Amino acid sequence: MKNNEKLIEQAKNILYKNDVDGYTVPTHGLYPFQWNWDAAITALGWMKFDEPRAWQELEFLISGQWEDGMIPHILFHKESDTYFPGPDVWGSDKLVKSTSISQPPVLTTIVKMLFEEAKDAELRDEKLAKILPSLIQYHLWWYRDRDPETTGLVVSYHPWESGMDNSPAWDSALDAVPQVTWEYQRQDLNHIDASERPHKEQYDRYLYLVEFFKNKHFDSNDIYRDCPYKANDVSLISILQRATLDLLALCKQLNVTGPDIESLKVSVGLTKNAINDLWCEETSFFYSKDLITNSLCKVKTNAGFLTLFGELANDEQAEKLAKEAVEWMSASAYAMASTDPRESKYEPQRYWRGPVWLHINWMIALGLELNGYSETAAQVKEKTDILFKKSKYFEYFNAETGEGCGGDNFSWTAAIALHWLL
Ligand code: 9WN
Repeated sequence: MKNNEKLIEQAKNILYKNDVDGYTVPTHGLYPFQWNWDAAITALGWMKFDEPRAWQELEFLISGQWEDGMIPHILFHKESDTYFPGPDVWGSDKLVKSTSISQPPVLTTIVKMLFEEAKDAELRDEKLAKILPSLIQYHLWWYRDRDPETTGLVVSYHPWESGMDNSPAWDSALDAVPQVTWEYQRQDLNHIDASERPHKEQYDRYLYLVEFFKNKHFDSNDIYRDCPYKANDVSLISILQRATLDLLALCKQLNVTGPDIESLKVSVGLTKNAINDLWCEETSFFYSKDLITNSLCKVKTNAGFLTLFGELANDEQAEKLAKEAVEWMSASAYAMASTDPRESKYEPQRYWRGPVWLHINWMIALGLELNGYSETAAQVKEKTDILFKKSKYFEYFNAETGEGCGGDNFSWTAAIALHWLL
């Protein structure tokens, strides 16, 4: 108990330390701005000890929403020279400077959780009345802008949009993207050892895409037509499905109705029908799809398990995934590795190619629970607890040594710990 108290205190202090006048940076230096899915998860932590601050985090995030409904992946609320690429490279001219892509919209799921957890009902109702219309527009944007042919599976245009930046799932799709030839100065390597970060060849291509969006003046039709990187990201699709289901539940509870809500209902139905396009019968797993070559990205990554979180896997698939999760957990010393430890592309220390990420474990555990695999869910949670108890609040953890990697004093890691410990 004493130990937990200390851990809770440390986690709270991280959020206080990372607070910048009302929004939370993931960690100072390495990531000095507000990120989309980080902010949502961080609000879950704030909620445990400061409800107004939790709502404020989300309001800050929504303040950067574009007119078309998109909520960007990074909001550059204040200047900083410790991160690259910054607002000038992205080139958007919005009031709140931002990137021009989004990130997995776990935001709405978190809003529903805050709604259910809130002790201050008056504040909750006041905040929700403000936030809900923006969330509806955000979700409509995903389906309209990112699925113009109404396939049921939204498209993403950048590995950064997946939040799982250098996942081996993106290797071949990204290889087809040209590399920039201009010189640039990465900042991440001033903070973190190169062995834990993506390679230069990947950065060259990340930047090509950023310039491509700018050169297309962020025009959705042109980008959809010409983007050299287009993926059905199984993780993003699953998180979107969970979030839209949660949005519909919130709307029902609050008696919000109308054509927009009906259209969202149609979208979740379409996704549910289309998801089998990402299932591989032979290996019994869900993969993302490279839409340029029209082929599955066949490296097993933890993204496949998130279909459970989105209630997209049918009973038979869910059973196979739950069994796979147990095997996967015992294939590395610490779990769950972000890439299947039995894959040749597995690298236990490099960013999204093997290390364990706590917020993904949290979603996998919830997904297992939702599908009736409580024992396996408890196992994931137990394995997660071990990590922050052993190595404190790092960005992610080496799947073989359990050591903390990437940024230290990390907001989403502290937030997940607070959520689970309290
Ligand atoms: C690019 C902030 C973000 C996370 C992403 C993670 C990393 C950024 C980077 O950090 O990405 O968005 O520069 O490496 O991959 O998931 O949101 O924590």
